[in-house]
Amino acid sequence: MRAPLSQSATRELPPTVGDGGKMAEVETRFQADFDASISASIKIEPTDWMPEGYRKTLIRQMSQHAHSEIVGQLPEANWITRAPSLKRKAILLAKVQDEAGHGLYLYSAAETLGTSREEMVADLLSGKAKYSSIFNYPTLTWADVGTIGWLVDGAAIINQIPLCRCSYGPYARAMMRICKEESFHQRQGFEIMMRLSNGTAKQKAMAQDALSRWWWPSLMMFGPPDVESANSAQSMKWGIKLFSNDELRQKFIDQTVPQADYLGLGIPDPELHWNNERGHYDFGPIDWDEFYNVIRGNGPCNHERLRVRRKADEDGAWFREALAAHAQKCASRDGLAAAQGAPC
Ligand code: FAQ
Repeated sequence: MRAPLSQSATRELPPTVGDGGKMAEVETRFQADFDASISASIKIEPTDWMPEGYRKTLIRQMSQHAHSEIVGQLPEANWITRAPSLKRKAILLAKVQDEAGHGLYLYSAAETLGTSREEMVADLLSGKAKYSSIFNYPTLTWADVGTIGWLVDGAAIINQIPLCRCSYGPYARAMMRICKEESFHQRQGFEIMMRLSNGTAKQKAMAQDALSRWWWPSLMMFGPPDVESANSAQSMKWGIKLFSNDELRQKFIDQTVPQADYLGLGIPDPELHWNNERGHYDFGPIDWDEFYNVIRGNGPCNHERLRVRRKADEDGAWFREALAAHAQKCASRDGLAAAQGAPC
């Protein structure tokens, strides 16, 4: 069997003109090995050779995913100081902290592809990089916190479970841990909704109002319809995406409608009905103009979300500088100690 080729191997062969086609031959061999790994579901690891498009697609998707986790803290964080009890406050605080952790795992996983956290964050703050459309909607009542856990984390799980089996090792491994935590998030959201739906008429109305506002944006989380999805076909060939946007959206609807029934809440879609022949729910048209408007930066909270992230970045600058100065001091101290033969 042919030994696996690593990126460092490419460096041994400079692409000189007149190398007798050697470089092209090596590239072809690298590509063939990469394709064979993808077909055999063997994970691609950071030191493996990979096509430039694969690397760029992963950086795009993983960094946007990381940004979504970070910006995604904001709508729920808005309710930490107003949670209805100490228990709810502690749970919400833990959930929001989990989202920060997810962002950090994903930034670290993306860094294995040769980008840096600084570059990724700069792209978020400049508005160049996207983050999930869903986090540009406001959280108006406590029921929104329940609805985010139930629907948004629920949609995130459906989208992310297949990512645990995606072709890039560091992404797949990060997703396994993330999905375990998302599962707890989804349950806590559904539990809030159960309490509200079985509470007073006012509480139930609040739960219904939240579901009515978040339903359609939750369906948009899965991305544009397959026919308009620019990246899906190639991402599926590369094993980055295992299911299409429409397939995952349908799965989410099929799973969530019975849950809404259980809560005694109505989905705000008059065309929603079970289709026996298809074995799925049929649903009404999604307002894709709204989706594109939000991802272009014009949703209800886009400006506010970026304003808060930019301020956090500015406020934290002194701390990052202090950490870097401390690390530098330690390194020079250790270097001096090592030079003098002392243990570090
Ligand atoms: N929002 O060609 P496709 C969470 C963009 S985490 C904004 O179909 P692709 C946890 C897309 O980037 C939620 N932009 O793209 C949590 C592309 O633009 P580009 C985030 C969107 O990548 C819960 C263009 O449209 N999850 O919720 C959206 O193949 C509670 C064309 O689209 C992930 O990121 C959108 N919804 O498929 C946290 C999961 N959809 O980049 C806190 C990983 C599409 O070419 C609280 N990502 N676009 O300029 C994915 O699975 C994929 O990237 C998709 C999009 C499915 C999101």
